Amino acid sequence: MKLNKFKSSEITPEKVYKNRRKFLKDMGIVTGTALLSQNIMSSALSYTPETERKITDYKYATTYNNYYEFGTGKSDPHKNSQDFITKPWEITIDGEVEKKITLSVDEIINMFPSEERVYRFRCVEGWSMVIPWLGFPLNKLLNKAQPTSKAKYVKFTSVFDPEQMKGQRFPVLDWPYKEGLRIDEAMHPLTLMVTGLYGKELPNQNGAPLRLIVPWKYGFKSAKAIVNISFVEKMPTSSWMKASPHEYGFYSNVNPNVAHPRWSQATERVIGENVFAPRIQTLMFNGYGDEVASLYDGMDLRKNY
Ligand SMILES: Nc1nc2c(c(=O)[nH]1)N[C@H]1C(S)=C(S)[C@@H](COP(=O)(O)O)O[C@H]1N2
Ligand SMILES: [Mo]
Repeated sequence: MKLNKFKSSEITPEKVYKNRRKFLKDMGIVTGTALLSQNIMSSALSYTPETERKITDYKYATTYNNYYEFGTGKSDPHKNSQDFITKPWEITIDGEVEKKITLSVDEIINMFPSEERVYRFRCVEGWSMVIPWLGFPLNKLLNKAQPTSKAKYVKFTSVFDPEQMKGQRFPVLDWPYKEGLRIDEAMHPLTLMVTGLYGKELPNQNGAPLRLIVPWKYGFKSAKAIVNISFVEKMPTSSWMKASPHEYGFYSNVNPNVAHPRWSQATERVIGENVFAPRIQTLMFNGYGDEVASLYDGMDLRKNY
């Protein structure tokens, strides 16, 4: 499958390779001793990165966050999550499965080598970044549990720990944070279980120890600090759907043609650019239409927002 289609024809393979080596070196992957480096090296050069847009500075990706368990301000997660304890950590996969499984994060990281995927990331609030994630296709983990024929949707639940997560002491959202995908969306090869970013372990504010990335959907579909994945028959209600159903639908595919009730979704602000830089056009399915548009054939995406 072609993971990159952003004008890669405009650059020679050699240039791509050199930029890639330089990028990996800058990120400390080539020479570094990052925890995950052994796992990454095996596949790092087999994937062509996003080439049209600049990679967001690490500083912005790790200090401008949404993570309401640690506060609703953009700098709150970085400030308030540093002491959050993510070891040991287990994930349970249950519901409509032949084999209910519980695995530790260490087991998961050893079982499924992480690869690097440079993805565009678009928040429903109208800003975007480009981030080199480390992770593995979620379907590898899901298949271990052998979903039954009744499984139509996948429900994701984040950790509930109000002792450590101050935000959960207030009813801002229906805690614990819940999200959901249709089973074919969850099994899609672009859907990533994230273990790190920029060649490093995943920082707490970005959802350590394991978070989801679904690059063609608005950012909130990508749940952080996941503890349970459950196969279900009926469409699950996410925390955001419950908070405001007419603003946040189940699908939440990036769609410049369907406005949020309070703002347009046609353009986005690139995080890291100066404040006078023009907003850029938002792409249908965040630019991943070649890969995912067929999942929605025949569906009214205005109705199924
Ligand atoms: N558990 C949990 N997951 C979450 C959120 C949250 O508040 N809690 N916020 C979502 C939203 S709105 C966005 S935009 C992304 C932000 O991810 P980032 O901080 O790594 O960029 O996380 C998503 N996942
Ligand atoms: Mo978001």
